[in-house]
Amino acid sequence: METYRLPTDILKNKDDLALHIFNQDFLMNPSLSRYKDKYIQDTVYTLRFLSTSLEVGEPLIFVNYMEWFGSLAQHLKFNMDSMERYFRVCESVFQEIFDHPLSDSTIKTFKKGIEAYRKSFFSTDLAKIDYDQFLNHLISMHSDLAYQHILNLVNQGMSLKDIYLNVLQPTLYKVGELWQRRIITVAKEHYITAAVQHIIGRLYSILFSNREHNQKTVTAVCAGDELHEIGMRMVADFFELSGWDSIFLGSNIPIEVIINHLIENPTQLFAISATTSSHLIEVRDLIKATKTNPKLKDIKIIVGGHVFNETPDLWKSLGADGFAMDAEQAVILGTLLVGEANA
Ligand code: B12
Repeated sequence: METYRLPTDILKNKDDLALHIFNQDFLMNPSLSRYKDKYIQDTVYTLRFLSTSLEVGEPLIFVNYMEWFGSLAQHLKFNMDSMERYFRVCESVFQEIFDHPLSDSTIKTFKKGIEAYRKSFFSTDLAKIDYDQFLNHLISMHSDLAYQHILNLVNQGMSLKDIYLNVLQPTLYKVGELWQRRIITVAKEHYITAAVQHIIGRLYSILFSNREHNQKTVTAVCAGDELHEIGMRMVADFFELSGWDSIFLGSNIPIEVIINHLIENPTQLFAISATTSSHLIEVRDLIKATKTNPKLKDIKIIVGGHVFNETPDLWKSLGADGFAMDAEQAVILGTLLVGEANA
């Protein structure tokens, strides 16, 4: 194989690289042929996280991913001996094909990741999941009862902000945990997500009545083909509730299209969301394209989402103006940044 010099080379060649790793492992273990497709798919996924981590210079991105992978592998009952052999094969392939400095940094990051994987694979102290009534309705697929539950909370005087941040968000986090522990299936995870989105939609008539408007606008997108969009949606809704105009563009939009949109539709604040680290390069490129466009130089950019919550200071290395952990903090931050900019 040719020599790789840059982390982007890993991303560009991830399919060939994953096949090469498989072939090396297969030479020692012919029984692996049964799992070839899944093996290659998982390796490509891991290489994406590794190259992103190296490219943005943040080892924690790969370490967090491997910690998550180790926990998932525990629930999937992976064989740790095979994984140890797999890690050795990966390391020797990295030694073989990467140019010297890239090989050093890759192996250093990879080793930290292996440590995190081992630790979570063998971990026995799993946090207890609290199955409250709302979660139980969703798990048993009673979306009508789940909606009724939320309506009762509204009627008892709970604010929509509290419903978002203290009921829906923690429930979705629990759902992620249940999927990761293999307690619920992907199908059920999808069902619950759709049910929660439906509930949010039904709350809009309450959400958007009696709100005040001011002159500020926030434009929101999810980076690249990021499918996780409920968090960004909530952030946009919180801005609406605080009197801003929010324009949520969703995901899967090419950078040039977003830039043209921002030029044609002036906005004071640009909010970008990413959940998994495989979308960080798109976040970085989008920030760069906005900041270097003379017509957009006054726009303030904020970022957020699962991967930013897990990696402090990541927002700085990607060039954003700020980061917030949740929707409430996002509005405080946005108001501060835009207020400062307009002062
Ligand atoms: C719902 C869900 C999905 C849905 C998404 C549907 C949709 N339309 O949004 C579907 C089923 C499609 C999905 C798919 C996948 N998912 Co998923 N998913 C989730 C889940 C359960 C909930 C996400 C969510 O809505 N959370 C609630 C919102 C409100 O919280 P939030 O996103 O953190 O947002 C808040 C803050 O972060 C912040 N914020 C968010 N964006 C922004 C932006 C700005 C500018 C600011 C300032 C703040 C901010 O404010 C928000 C509101 O307070 C999470 C679990 C979790 N812990 O989040 C897993 C999770 C994110 N998914 C995961 C995975 C692995 C996947 C899949 C790869 C496999 C799978 N499970 O099917 C695919 C990948 C899809 C892809 N290509 O991107 C993992 C990610 C692990 C990792 N380390 O990367 C998680 C953590 C589950 C887990 N525990 O393993 N998923």
